[in-house]
Amino acid sequence: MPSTIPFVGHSIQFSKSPVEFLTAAYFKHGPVFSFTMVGKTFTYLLGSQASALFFSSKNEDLNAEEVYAKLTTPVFGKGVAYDVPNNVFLEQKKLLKTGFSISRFKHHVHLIERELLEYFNRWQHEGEADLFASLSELIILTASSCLHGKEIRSLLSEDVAQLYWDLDAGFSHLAWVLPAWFPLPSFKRRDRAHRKMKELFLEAIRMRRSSQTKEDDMLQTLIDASYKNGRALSDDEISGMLIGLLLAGQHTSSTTASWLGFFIAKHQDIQDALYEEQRKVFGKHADGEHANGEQSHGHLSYDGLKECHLLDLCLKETLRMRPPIVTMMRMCKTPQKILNYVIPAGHQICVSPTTNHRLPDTWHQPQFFDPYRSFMDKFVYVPFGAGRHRCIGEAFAYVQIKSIWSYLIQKFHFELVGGKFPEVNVTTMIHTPSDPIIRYRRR
Ligand code: HEM
Ligand code: LAN
Repeated sequence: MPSTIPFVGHSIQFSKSPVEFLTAAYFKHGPVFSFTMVGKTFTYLLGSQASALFFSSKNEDLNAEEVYAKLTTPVFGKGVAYDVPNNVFLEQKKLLKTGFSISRFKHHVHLIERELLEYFNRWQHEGEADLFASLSELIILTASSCLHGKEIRSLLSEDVAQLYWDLDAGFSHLAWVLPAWFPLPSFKRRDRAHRKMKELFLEAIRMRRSSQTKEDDMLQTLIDASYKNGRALSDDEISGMLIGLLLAGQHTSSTTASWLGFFIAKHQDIQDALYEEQRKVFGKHADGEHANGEQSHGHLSYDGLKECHLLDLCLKETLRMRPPIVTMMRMCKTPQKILNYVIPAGHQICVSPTTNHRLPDTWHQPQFFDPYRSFMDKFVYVPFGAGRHRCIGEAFAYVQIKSIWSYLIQKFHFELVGGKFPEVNVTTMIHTPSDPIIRYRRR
Protein backbone atom coordinates (compact mmCIF):
# COMPACT_ATOMS: atom_id res chain seq x y z
CA MET A 1 0.00 0.00 0.00
CA PRO A 2 1.51 3.37 -0.94
CA SER A 3 2.02 5.96 1.80
CA THR A 4 3.09 9.57 1.38
CA ILE A 5 4.71 9.86 4.80
CA PRO A 6 8.19 8.32 5.09
CA PHE A 7 8.98 6.26 8.24
CA VAL A 8 5.69 7.02 10.02
CA GLY A 9 3.90 5.37 7.07
CA HIS A 10 0.32 4.44 7.87
CA SER A 11 0.70 4.74 11.67
CA ILE A 12 -1.64 7.69 11.98
CA GLN A 13 -4.57 6.25 10.03
CA PHE A 14 -4.03 2.86 11.64
CA SER A 15 -3.97 4.13 15.21
CA LYS A 16 -7.12 6.24 14.73
CA SER A 17 -9.33 3.32 13.75
CA PRO A 18 -7.40 0.11 13.11
CA VAL A 19 -10.35 -2.12 12.26
CA GLU A 20 -11.90 0.32 9.77
CA PHE A 21 -8.46 0.88 8.23
CA LEU A 22 -7.88 -2.87 7.82
CA THR A 23 -11.38 -3.55 6.49
CA ALA A 24 -11.05 -0.80 3.89
CA ALA A 25 -7.66 -2.19 2.84
CA TYR A 26 -9.17 -5.68 2.53
CA PHE A 27 -11.74 -4.41 0.03
CA LYS A 28 -9.21 -2.33 -1.84
CA HIS A 29 -6.22 -4.69 -1.93
CA GLY A 30 -7.57 -8.16 -1.10
CA PRO A 31 -6.82 -10.54 1.80
CA VAL A 32 -3.02 -9.97 1.82
CA PHE A 33 -1.53 -6.48 2.01
CA SER A 34 1.47 -4.71 3.52
CA PHE A 35 2.10 -1.26 4.93
CA THR A 36 4.77 0.38 7.06
CA MET A 37 4.59 1.93 10.50
CA VAL A 38 7.54 3.51 12.30
CA GLY A 39 9.98 1.85 9.94
CA LYS A 40 8.52 -1.69 10.16
CA THR A 41 6.60 -3.53 7.48
CA PHE A 42 3.37 -5.21 8.55
CA THR A 43 1.66 -7.75 6.34
CA TYR A 44 -1.92 -8.59 7.28
CA LEU A 45 -3.59 -11.84 6.38
CA LEU A 46 -7.35 -11.41 6.50
CA GLY A 47 -10.24 -13.79 5.95
CA SER A 48 -10.44 -17.56 6.18
CA GLN A 49 -7.98 -18.62 3.50
CA ALA A 50 -5.16 -16.17 4.21
CA SER A 51 -5.43 -16.59 8.02
CA ALA A 52 -4.97 -20.35 7.55
CA LEU A 53 -1.30 -19.79 6.66
CA PHE A 54 -0.73 -17.93 9.93
CA PHE A 55 -2.33 -20.58 12.11
CA SER A 56 -0.87 -23.65 10.45
CA SER A 57 2.72 -22.42 10.11
CA LYS A 58 5.69 -23.64 12.10
CA ASN A 59 7.26 -21.41 14.74
CA GLU A 60 10.57 -21.55 12.80
CA ASP A 61 8.84 -19.88 9.83
CA LEU A 62 6.50 -17.48 11.58
CA ASN A 63 8.09 -16.76 14.92
CA ALA A 64 6.18 -15.47 17.93
CA GLU A 65 8.92 -14.86 20.50
CA GLU A 66 10.80 -12.52 18.20
CA VAL A 67 7.92 -10.06 18.31
CA TYR A 68 6.44 -10.75 21.76
CA ALA A 69 9.44 -11.37 24.06
CA LYS A 70 10.32 -7.69 24.32
CA LEU A 71 6.91 -7.06 25.81
CA THR A 72 6.47 -10.18 27.91
CA THR A 73 9.89 -11.13 29.33
CA PRO A 74 10.28 -8.02 31.53
CA VAL A 75 6.78 -8.77 32.90
CA PHE A 76 6.90 -12.57 33.40
CA GLY A 77 10.66 -12.89 33.93
CA LYS A 78 13.10 -15.27 32.32
CA GLY A 79 12.60 -18.98 31.71
CA VAL A 80 8.96 -18.96 30.61
CA ALA A 81 6.74 -18.18 27.63
CA TYR A 82 8.60 -16.30 24.87
CA ASP A 83 11.92 -16.31 26.73
CA VAL A 84 12.40 -20.04 26.03
CA PRO A 85 12.48 -22.07 22.81
CA ASN A 86 8.93 -22.70 21.64
CA ASN A 87 9.09 -26.45 22.28
CA VAL A 88 9.79 -25.70 25.97
CA PHE A 89 6.90 -23.24 26.13
CA LEU A 90 4.69 -25.89 24.52
CA GLU A 91 5.60 -28.23 27.38
CA GLN A 92 4.80 -25.47 29.88
CA LYS A 93 1.41 -25.01 28.21
CA LYS A 94 0.77 -28.74 28.44
CA LEU A 95 1.53 -28.74 32.15
CA LEU A 96 -0.82 -25.83 32.68
CA LYS A 97 -3.50 -27.63 30.71
CA THR A 98 -3.36 -30.61 33.04
CA GLY A 99 -4.05 -28.15 35.85
CA PHE A 100 -7.36 -27.19 34.24
CA SER A 101 -9.47 -30.27 34.99
CA ILE A 102 -13.24 -30.47 35.37
CA SER A 103 -12.91 -31.24 39.07
CA ARG A 104 -10.80 -28.09 39.50
CA PHE A 105 -13.39 -26.03 37.59
CA LYS A 106 -16.12 -27.36 39.90
CA HIS A 107 -14.14 -26.04 42.82
CA HIS A 108 -13.35 -22.76 41.02
CA VAL A 109 -17.05 -21.97 40.65
CA HIS A 110 -17.42 -22.05 44.44
CA LEU A 111 -14.31 -19.92 44.97
CA ILE A 112 -15.60 -17.39 42.43
CA GLU A 113 -19.03 -17.33 44.02
CA ARG A 114 -17.48 -16.54 47.40
CA GLU A 115 -15.58 -13.61 45.87
CA LEU A 116 -18.74 -12.41 44.11
CA LEU A 117 -20.82 -12.39 47.29
CA GLU A 118 -18.19 -10.40 49.13
CA TYR A 119 -17.45 -8.00 46.29
CA PHE A 120 -20.98 -7.03 45.23
CA ASN A 121 -22.20 -6.67 48.78
CA ARG A 122 -20.79 -3.15 48.59
CA TRP A 123 -23.09 -2.16 45.71
CA GLN A 124 -26.17 -0.20 46.77
CA HIS A 125 -29.81 -1.05 46.15
CA GLU A 126 -29.55 0.83 42.91
CA GLY A 127 -27.05 3.18 41.31
CA GLU A 128 -24.38 3.66 38.70
CA ALA A 129 -21.03 1.89 38.72
CA ASP A 130 -17.89 1.75 36.64
CA LEU A 131 -18.41 -1.76 35.36
CA PHE A 132 -14.94 -2.16 33.88
CA ALA A 133 -13.20 -0.98 37.06
CA SER A 134 -15.37 -3.25 39.20
CA LEU A 135 -14.88 -6.32 37.05
CA SER A 136 -11.12 -5.67 36.81
CA GLU A 137 -10.87 -5.59 40.62
CA LEU A 138 -13.07 -8.63 40.99
CA ILE A 139 -11.19 -10.67 38.38
CA ILE A 140 -7.79 -10.16 40.02
CA LEU A 141 -9.31 -11.68 43.14
CA THR A 142 -11.11 -14.57 41.43
CA ALA A 143 -8.17 -15.38 39.13
CA SER A 144 -5.79 -15.35 42.07
CA SER A 145 -8.07 -17.55 44.22
CA CYS A 146 -8.42 -20.08 41.43
CA LEU A 147 -4.99 -20.04 39.80
CA HIS A 148 -2.58 -19.06 42.57
CA GLY A 149 -4.07 -20.75 45.60
CA LYS A 150 -5.09 -19.51 49.00
CA GLU A 151 -1.68 -18.40 50.28
CA ILE A 152 -1.17 -15.91 47.45
CA ARG A 153 -4.82 -14.85 47.41
CA SER A 154 -4.54 -13.93 51.08
CA LEU A 155 -1.64 -11.60 50.24
CA LEU A 156 -3.76 -9.58 47.80
CA SER A 157 -3.92 -6.28 49.62
CA GLU A 158 -4.19 -2.90 47.93
CA ASP A 159 -0.37 -2.64 47.78
CA VAL A 160 -0.20 -5.85 45.85
CA ALA A 161 -2.98 -4.72 43.51
CA GLN A 162 -0.81 -1.65 42.78
CA LEU A 163 2.14 -3.90 41.95
CA TYR A 164 -0.16 -5.75 39.64
CA TRP A 165 -1.21 -2.56 37.79
CA ASP A 166 2.43 -1.45 37.45
CA LEU A 167 3.36 -4.81 35.97
CA ASP A 168 0.39 -4.77 33.72
CA ALA A 169 1.32 -1.33 32.40
CA GLY A 170 4.36 -3.15 30.92
CA PHE A 171 2.05 -4.26 28.11
CA SER A 172 2.17 -0.88 26.42
CA HIS A 173 2.74 0.51 22.97
CA LEU A 174 5.98 2.07 24.20
CA ALA A 175 7.29 -1.37 25.15
CA TRP A 176 7.04 -2.36 21.48
CA VAL A 177 9.20 0.50 20.28
CA LEU A 178 11.67 1.18 23.10
CA PRO A 179 14.26 -1.26 24.46
CA ALA A 180 13.40 -2.86 27.82
CA TRP A 181 16.22 -1.00 29.63
CA PHE A 182 15.04 2.46 28.47
CA PRO A 183 14.90 4.73 31.57
CA LEU A 184 11.18 5.44 31.35
CA PRO A 185 9.35 5.85 34.70
CA SER A 186 6.69 3.31 33.70
CA PHE A 187 9.41 0.79 32.76
CA LYS A 188 11.11 1.34 36.13
CA ARG A 189 7.80 0.80 37.93
CA ARG A 190 7.23 -2.35 35.88
CA ASP A 191 10.66 -3.74 36.79
CA ARG A 192 10.23 -2.90 40.46
CA ALA A 193 6.78 -4.49 40.49
CA HIS A 194 8.22 -7.58 38.81
CA ARG A 195 10.89 -7.96 41.49
CA LYS A 196 8.43 -7.46 44.37
CA MET A 197 5.80 -9.76 42.90
CA LYS A 198 8.40 -12.41 42.32
CA GLU A 199 9.59 -12.17 45.94
CA LEU A 200 6.04 -12.69 47.17
CA PHE A 201 5.47 -15.65 44.89
CA LEU A 202 8.82 -17.27 45.68
CA GLU A 203 7.96 -17.08 49.37
CA ALA A 204 4.54 -18.65 48.77
CA ILE A 205 6.14 -21.44 46.69
CA ARG A 206 8.69 -22.12 49.44
CA MET A 207 5.93 -22.30 52.04
CA ARG A 208 3.93 -24.69 49.90
CA ARG A 209 6.95 -26.90 49.22
CA SER A 210 7.62 -27.25 52.93
CA SER A 211 3.97 -27.85 53.85
CA GLN A 212 2.89 -31.35 54.91
CA THR A 213 -0.44 -31.26 53.11
CA LYS A 214 -0.96 -31.23 49.34
CA GLU A 215 -3.55 -28.81 48.01
CA ASP A 216 -5.62 -29.55 44.93
CA ASP A 217 -4.81 -26.46 42.85
CA MET A 218 -2.72 -25.06 39.98
CA LEU A 219 0.19 -24.13 42.26
CA GLN A 220 0.37 -27.75 43.42
CA THR A 221 0.23 -28.96 39.80
CA LEU A 222 3.21 -26.78 38.91
CA ILE A 223 5.18 -27.77 42.01
CA ASP A 224 4.65 -31.48 41.30
CA ALA A 225 5.19 -31.18 37.53
CA SER A 226 8.23 -32.08 35.51
CA TYR A 227 9.37 -31.73 31.91
CA LYS A 228 9.58 -34.75 29.59
CA ASN A 229 13.27 -35.14 30.49
CA GLY A 230 12.32 -35.49 34.15
CA ARG A 231 13.47 -32.07 35.35
CA ALA A 232 11.08 -30.39 37.80
CA LEU A 233 10.07 -26.75 37.31
CA SER A 234 12.30 -24.31 39.18
CA ASP A 235 10.86 -21.77 41.61
CA ASP A 236 11.69 -19.04 39.10
CA GLU A 237 9.79 -20.82 36.35
CA ILE A 238 6.78 -21.41 38.61
CA SER A 239 6.64 -17.79 39.72
CA GLY A 240 6.95 -16.64 36.10
CA MET A 241 4.06 -18.88 35.17
CA LEU A 242 1.97 -17.58 38.06
CA ILE A 243 2.51 -14.01 36.86
CA GLY A 244 1.71 -15.14 33.31
CA LEU A 245 -1.50 -16.83 34.38
CA LEU A 246 -2.71 -13.75 36.20
CA LEU A 247 -1.99 -11.38 33.34
CA ALA A 248 -3.37 -13.75 30.73
CA GLY A 249 -6.67 -14.03 32.51
CA GLN A 250 -6.96 -10.45 33.65
CA HIS A 251 -7.33 -8.07 30.73
CA THR A 252 -8.83 -10.54 28.36
CA SER A 253 -11.52 -11.60 30.84
CA SER A 254 -12.24 -8.21 32.38
CA THR A 255 -12.82 -6.49 29.03
CA THR A 256 -14.87 -9.41 27.70
CA ALA A 257 -16.99 -9.55 30.85
CA SER A 258 -17.55 -5.78 30.66
CA TRP A 259 -18.58 -5.78 27.01
CA LEU A 260 -20.92 -8.69 27.70
CA GLY A 261 -22.52 -6.59 30.44
CA PHE A 262 -23.07 -3.67 28.09
CA PHE A 263 -24.62 -5.91 25.45
CA ILE A 264 -26.94 -7.38 28.09
CA ALA A 265 -27.87 -3.87 29.25
CA LYS A 266 -28.53 -2.76 25.69
CA HIS A 267 -30.70 -5.73 24.70
CA GLN A 268 -33.41 -5.86 27.34
CA ASP A 269 -35.21 -8.74 25.61
CA ILE A 270 -32.04 -10.83 25.85
CA GLN A 271 -31.58 -9.79 29.49
CA ASP A 272 -35.12 -11.02 30.28
CA ALA A 273 -34.43 -14.33 28.54
CA LEU A 274 -31.12 -14.68 30.43
CA TYR A 275 -32.92 -14.04 33.72
CA GLU A 276 -35.44 -16.75 32.89
CA GLU A 277 -32.60 -19.11 32.04
CA GLN A 278 -30.97 -18.43 35.42
CA ARG A 279 -34.23 -19.11 37.24
CA LYS A 280 -34.76 -22.31 35.31
CA VAL A 281 -31.22 -23.61 35.77
CA PHE A 282 -30.30 -22.49 39.26
CA GLY A 283 -33.84 -22.43 40.64
CA LYS A 284 -33.91 -26.21 40.59
CA HIS A 285 -30.31 -26.44 41.78
CA ALA A 286 -30.72 -23.88 44.52
CA ASP A 287 -30.72 -26.31 47.37
CA GLY A 288 -29.67 -29.86 47.87
CA GLU A 289 -27.92 -31.96 45.35
CA HIS A 290 -27.52 -31.97 41.60
CA ALA A 291 -28.62 -34.78 39.36
CA ASN A 292 -25.10 -36.21 39.29
CA GLY A 293 -24.69 -36.03 43.04
CA GLU A 294 -22.46 -32.94 43.10
CA GLN A 295 -23.18 -31.10 46.33
CA SER A 296 -24.39 -27.54 45.89
CA HIS A 297 -22.65 -25.15 48.32
CA GLY A 298 -24.39 -22.00 47.22
CA HIS A 299 -26.27 -20.99 44.15
CA LEU A 300 -23.79 -21.52 41.36
CA SER A 301 -22.34 -24.78 40.13
CA TYR A 302 -20.23 -25.94 37.22
CA ASP A 303 -22.98 -28.28 35.99
CA GLY A 304 -25.49 -25.46 36.17
CA LEU A 305 -23.23 -23.15 34.15
CA LYS A 306 -23.04 -25.84 31.46
CA GLU A 307 -26.81 -25.64 31.13
CA CYS A 308 -26.85 -21.86 30.63
CA HIS A 309 -26.87 -22.09 26.84
CA LEU A 310 -28.09 -18.58 26.10
CA LEU A 311 -25.45 -17.09 28.38
CA ASP A 312 -22.90 -19.20 26.53
CA LEU A 313 -24.11 -17.89 23.16
CA CYS A 314 -24.03 -14.29 24.42
CA LEU A 315 -20.45 -14.72 25.60
CA LYS A 316 -19.48 -16.29 22.29
CA GLU A 317 -21.09 -13.42 20.38
CA THR A 318 -19.39 -10.86 22.66
CA LEU A 319 -16.05 -12.47 21.82
CA ARG A 320 -16.95 -12.09 18.14
CA MET A 321 -17.76 -8.40 18.39
CA ARG A 322 -15.12 -7.47 20.98
CA PRO A 323 -12.30 -10.03 20.98
CA PRO A 324 -9.72 -8.72 23.47
CA ILE A 325 -6.72 -9.60 21.26
CA VAL A 326 -7.18 -7.32 18.28
CA THR A 327 -4.02 -8.39 16.47
CA MET A 328 -1.69 -11.38 16.73
CA MET A 329 1.80 -11.10 15.29
CA ARG A 330 4.69 -13.20 14.06
CA MET A 331 8.07 -12.42 12.57
CA CYS A 332 8.39 -13.84 9.07
CA LYS A 333 11.66 -15.87 9.06
CA THR A 334 11.45 -17.59 5.67
CA PRO A 335 9.70 -16.36 2.50
CA GLN A 336 6.04 -17.36 2.63
CA LYS A 337 3.94 -18.13 -0.44
CA ILE A 338 0.32 -17.25 0.03
CA LEU A 339 -2.36 -16.97 -2.69
CA ASN A 340 -0.38 -15.19 -5.41
CA TYR A 341 2.02 -13.33 -3.12
CA VAL A 342 5.42 -14.05 -1.61
CA ILE A 343 5.97 -12.43 1.78
CA PRO A 344 9.69 -11.84 2.36
CA ALA A 345 11.53 -12.63 5.60
CA GLY A 346 11.57 -9.59 7.90
CA HIS A 347 7.91 -8.63 7.58
CA GLN A 348 5.77 -8.78 10.70
CA ILE A 349 2.84 -10.97 9.75
CA CYS A 350 -0.46 -10.25 11.46
CA VAL A 351 -3.94 -11.66 11.82
CA SER A 352 -6.67 -9.52 13.30
CA PRO A 353 -9.50 -11.41 15.04
CA THR A 354 -11.50 -8.20 15.36
CA THR A 355 -11.34 -7.56 11.61
CA ASN A 356 -11.98 -11.19 10.66
CA HIS A 357 -14.97 -11.25 13.01
CA ARG A 358 -16.66 -8.42 11.11
CA LEU A 359 -15.86 -9.00 7.44
CA PRO A 360 -19.05 -8.03 5.60
CA ASP A 361 -18.50 -10.71 2.93
CA THR A 362 -18.25 -13.42 5.58
CA TRP A 363 -20.83 -12.55 8.23
CA HIS A 364 -24.50 -11.75 7.97
CA GLN A 365 -25.00 -8.23 9.36
CA PRO A 366 -21.76 -8.34 11.38
CA GLN A 367 -22.48 -5.07 13.19
CA PHE A 368 -25.44 -6.58 15.08
CA PHE A 369 -25.22 -8.47 18.36
CA ASP A 370 -26.98 -11.71 17.50
CA PRO A 371 -26.27 -14.57 19.91
CA TYR A 372 -28.22 -16.96 17.65
CA ARG A 373 -26.06 -16.41 14.55
CA SER A 374 -24.24 -19.33 12.96
CA PHE A 375 -20.46 -19.53 12.94
CA MET A 376 -19.14 -21.07 9.74
CA ASP A 377 -15.80 -20.51 8.04
CA LYS A 378 -12.59 -21.80 9.58
CA PHE A 379 -10.22 -19.19 11.04
CA VAL A 380 -12.63 -16.25 10.74
CA TYR A 381 -13.79 -16.73 14.36
CA VAL A 382 -10.53 -16.81 16.31
CA PRO A 383 -10.90 -15.02 19.67
CA PHE A 384 -8.54 -17.62 21.22
CA GLY A 385 -6.24 -17.96 18.22
CA ALA A 386 -5.52 -21.34 16.64
CA GLY A 387 -2.67 -23.75 15.98
CA ARG A 388 0.43 -24.13 18.12
CA HIS A 389 0.00 -20.78 19.87
CA ARG A 390 -3.66 -21.33 20.69
CA CYS A 391 -4.94 -20.21 24.05
CA ILE A 392 -5.17 -22.78 26.85
CA GLY A 393 -7.33 -20.54 29.04
CA GLU A 394 -10.58 -20.66 27.09
CA ALA A 395 -12.42 -23.10 29.35
CA PHE A 396 -11.28 -21.27 32.48
CA ALA A 397 -12.31 -17.91 31.01
CA TYR A 398 -15.77 -19.31 30.20
CA VAL A 399 -16.16 -20.65 33.75
CA GLN A 400 -15.07 -17.34 35.24
CA ILE A 401 -17.14 -15.04 33.04
CA LYS A 402 -20.24 -17.24 33.11
CA SER A 403 -20.05 -17.48 36.92
CA ILE A 404 -19.82 -13.70 37.19
CA TRP A 405 -22.72 -13.02 34.85
CA SER A 406 -24.91 -15.78 36.24
CA TYR A 407 -24.59 -14.14 39.62
CA LEU A 408 -25.09 -10.60 38.33
CA ILE A 409 -28.13 -11.52 36.22
CA GLN A 410 -29.73 -13.29 39.17
CA LYS A 411 -29.20 -10.38 41.55
CA PHE A 412 -29.44 -7.23 39.42
CA HIS A 413 -31.18 -5.64 36.49
CA PHE A 414 -28.94 -3.54 34.21
CA GLU A 415 -29.48 -0.56 31.91
CA LEU A 416 -27.26 1.66 29.79
CA VAL A 417 -26.80 5.13 31.26
CA GLY A 418 -28.87 7.49 29.10
CA GLY A 419 -29.24 4.67 26.58
CA LYS A 420 -25.64 5.18 25.51
CA PHE A 421 -23.53 2.18 24.52
CA PRO A 422 -19.81 2.72 25.30
CA GLU A 423 -17.47 3.62 22.47
CA VAL A 424 -14.39 1.48 21.88
CA ASN A 425 -11.22 2.99 23.28
CA VAL A 426 -8.68 2.00 20.63
CA THR A 427 -5.71 3.69 22.32
CA THR A 428 -5.32 0.79 24.76
CA MET A 429 -3.65 -2.34 23.45
CA ILE A 430 -6.70 -4.38 24.37
CA HIS A 431 -9.76 -2.43 23.21
CA THR A 432 -11.55 -1.33 26.37
CA PRO A 433 -14.98 0.31 26.74
CA SER A 434 -14.64 4.05 27.24
CA ASP A 435 -16.78 5.70 29.92
CA PRO A 436 -17.83 2.23 31.11
CA ILE A 437 -20.61 3.23 33.51
CA ILE A 438 -23.66 1.02 33.93
CA ARG A 439 -26.97 1.47 35.83
CA TYR A 440 -27.97 -1.33 38.16
CA ARG A 441 -30.94 -2.12 40.37
CA ARG A 442 -31.26 -5.07 42.74
CA ARG A 443 -33.97 -7.53 41.79
C1 HEM B 1 -2.78 -17.43 23.87
C2 HEM B 1 -6.96 -14.98 23.85
C3 HEM B 1 -7.65 -16.06 28.52
C4 HEM B 1 -3.34 -18.25 28.61
C5 HEM B 1 -3.86 -16.67 23.47
C6 HEM B 1 -4.06 -16.20 22.12
C7 HEM B 1 -5.23 -15.51 22.12
C8 HEM B 1 -5.78 -15.54 23.46
C9 HEM B 1 -5.87 -14.82 20.93
C10 HEM B 1 -3.13 -16.44 20.94
C11 HEM B 1 -2.02 -15.44 20.84
C12 HEM B 1 -1.20 -15.61 19.58
O1 HEM B 1 -1.38 -16.58 18.83
O2 HEM B 1 -0.35 -14.75 19.32
C13 HEM B 1 -7.53 -15.10 25.11
C14 HEM B 1 -8.85 -14.63 25.46
C15 HEM B 1 -9.05 -14.93 26.79
C16 HEM B 1 -7.84 -15.59 27.24
C17 HEM B 1 -9.81 -13.95 24.50
C18 HEM B 1 -10.23 -14.69 27.67
C19 HEM B 1 -11.40 -14.23 27.31
C20 HEM B 1 -6.57 -16.76 28.94
C21 HEM B 1 -6.41 -17.33 30.26
C22 HEM B 1 -5.19 -17.95 30.28
C23 HEM B 1 -4.59 -17.77 28.97
C24 HEM B 1 -7.43 -17.24 31.36
C25 HEM B 1 -4.51 -18.71 31.37
C26 HEM B 1 -4.97 -18.90 32.52
C27 HEM B 1 -2.84 -18.24 27.34
C28 HEM B 1 -1.60 -18.92 26.94
C29 HEM B 1 -1.45 -18.69 25.57
C30 HEM B 1 -2.58 -17.88 25.15
C31 HEM B 1 -0.65 -19.70 27.84
C32 HEM B 1 -0.37 -19.28 24.66
C33 HEM B 1 0.45 -18.31 23.88
C34 HEM B 1 1.37 -19.00 22.89
O3 HEM B 1 1.43 -20.23 22.81
O4 HEM B 1 2.10 -18.29 22.19
N1 HEM B 1 -4.90 -16.27 24.27
N2 HEM B 1 -6.95 -15.66 26.21
N3 HEM B 1 -5.44 -17.04 28.20
N4 HEM B 1 -3.40 -17.63 26.25
FE1 HEM B 1 -5.20 -16.72 26.21
C1 LAN C 1 -0.97 -11.29 25.44
C2 LAN C 1 -1.33 -9.91 25.92
C3 LAN C 1 -0.97 -8.82 24.98
C4 LAN C 1 -1.27 -9.22 23.55
C5 LAN C 1 -1.36 -8.03 22.55
C6 LAN C 1 -0.10 -7.18 22.51
C7 LAN C 1 -2.52 -7.14 22.93
C8 LAN C 1 -1.64 -8.59 21.14
O1 LAN C 1 -1.72 -7.53 20.19
C9 LAN C 1 -0.66 -9.64 20.74
C10 LAN C 1 -0.67 -10.82 21.73
C11 LAN C 1 -0.32 -10.38 23.16
C12 LAN C 1 1.14 -10.03 23.23
C13 LAN C 1 -0.53 -11.52 24.14
C14 LAN C 1 -0.09 -12.89 23.72
C15 LAN C 1 -0.29 -14.01 24.74
C16 LAN C 1 -0.08 -13.49 26.15
C17 LAN C 1 1.32 -12.89 26.27
C18 LAN C 1 -1.17 -12.42 26.38
C19 LAN C 1 -2.56 -12.97 26.17
C20 LAN C 1 -1.02 -12.11 27.87
C21 LAN C 1 -0.62 -13.45 28.49
C22 LAN C 1 -0.30 -14.44 27.35
C23 LAN C 1 0.88 -15.31 27.75
C24 LAN C 1 1.31 -16.26 26.65
C25 LAN C 1 0.54 -16.14 28.96
C26 LAN C 1 1.82 -16.65 29.52
C27 LAN C 1 1.55 -17.73 30.46
C28 LAN C 1 2.49 -18.30 31.15
C29 LAN C 1 2.07 -19.38 32.02
C30 LAN C 1 3.90 -17.90 31.15
